[in-house]
Amino acid sequence: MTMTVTNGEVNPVTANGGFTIDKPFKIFVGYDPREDIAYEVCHHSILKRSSIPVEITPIVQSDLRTNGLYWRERGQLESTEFSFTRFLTPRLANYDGWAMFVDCDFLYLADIKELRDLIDDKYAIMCVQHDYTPKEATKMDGAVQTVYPRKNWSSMVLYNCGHPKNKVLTPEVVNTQTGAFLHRFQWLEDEEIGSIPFVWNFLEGHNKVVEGDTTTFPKAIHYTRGGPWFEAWKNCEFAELWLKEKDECVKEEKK
Ligand SMILES: [Mn+2]
Repeated sequence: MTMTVTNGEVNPVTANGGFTIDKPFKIFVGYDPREDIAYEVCHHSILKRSSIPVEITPIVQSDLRTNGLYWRERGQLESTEFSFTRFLTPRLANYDGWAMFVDCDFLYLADIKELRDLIDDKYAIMCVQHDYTPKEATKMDGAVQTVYPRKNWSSMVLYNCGHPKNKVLTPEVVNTQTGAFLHRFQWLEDEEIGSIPFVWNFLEGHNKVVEGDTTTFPKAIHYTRGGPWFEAWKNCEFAELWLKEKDECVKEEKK
């Protein structure tokens, strides 16, 4: 790619008929060595359907430790290696522009441009705001239900990395703050969190497709309980879509 320089100013990169080429959309994918194949398939599913340039980077905990960005001890409740490292996304994007974080257990079925086009600069972050509030606030015996606010919200987040509020997410904070502070976005006010249609974080086993209603058709399936790469989940809903993508991915790698 070539940059055109006029009067000392760098203009947007142009080529082939002069249209502006977008800066690549930065995507950080949570990586866990136990789920390498999930990462590969997620990566493949984004690239294959994208009509815009994307830059996909795995978030690898061991690399972050080597680079001095991550040092916290692993807690008992961390189900993946990226439970906390995901919150380094604004730092990894140098607190500039928008970047997406997504778990590796996603399968994209739509063009990522459609998601990027939903971005609104008035928000600090945007995500699917799943509602997990149980229907009854108390159990039959009167005990209060354990509600886990904003469950699954942090699994796919568009970060406005240049937003002043996100400067809070320094490596120090990511390494020391509680899971509740980070996963519930407690550094933000409610109105600073934008909403994305649920089909971009369609929870397998929770969200349902309504026949004939295209607004319920998944654009990204989240195998949040475990996907077909685990023996126990090889027959989960949408397993065949993931397995088909995996076959393609493996074939292309062999070429
Ligand atoms: Mn997940």
